[in-house]
Amino acid sequence: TMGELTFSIIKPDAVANNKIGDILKMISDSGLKIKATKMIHMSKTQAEGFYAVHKERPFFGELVEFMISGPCVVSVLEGDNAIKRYRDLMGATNPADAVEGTIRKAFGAGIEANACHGSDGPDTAKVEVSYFFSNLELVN
Ligand code: YYY
Ligand code: MG
Repeated sequence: TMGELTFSIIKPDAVANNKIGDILKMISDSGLKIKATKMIHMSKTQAEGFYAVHKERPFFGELVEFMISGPCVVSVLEGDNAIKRYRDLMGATNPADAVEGTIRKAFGAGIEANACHGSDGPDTAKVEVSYFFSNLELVN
């Protein structure tokens, strides 16, 4: 039976710093399975749509500009309890608060350039996976 799915972004800072391989290795080593992955460069419209839940927040404009500043790597991860496990592997939103062993502790530079995104619950995971991937792209 298929485990839970979650959606991941290796953000433009981590891609620019050549950390794609390191982060995918941390994901694999954690036991999460990579169901699909690809490099994209988001359009402004795409980034605004993806982060629409944050559109009233003061950081929204800068967040969108950051997300379109370069390519990123989007992935679908699978495993038992994958959503929470990937949130734990990422660490706190602000890398200054992230614990040792997390992606954001290792590669995050600040609250904006924090290396990665992960879905925060089952509903957002579904929406986010289908925002960037078709069913045909999810390897069985
Ligand atoms: O889910 P997570 O990425 O850990 O944090 P969110 O609260 O959903 O915020 C999304 C994104 O927005 C965060 O990864 C960085 C950015 N951000 C920011 O630039 N400044 C803040 N004060 C809060 C969030
Ligand atoms: Mg979030």
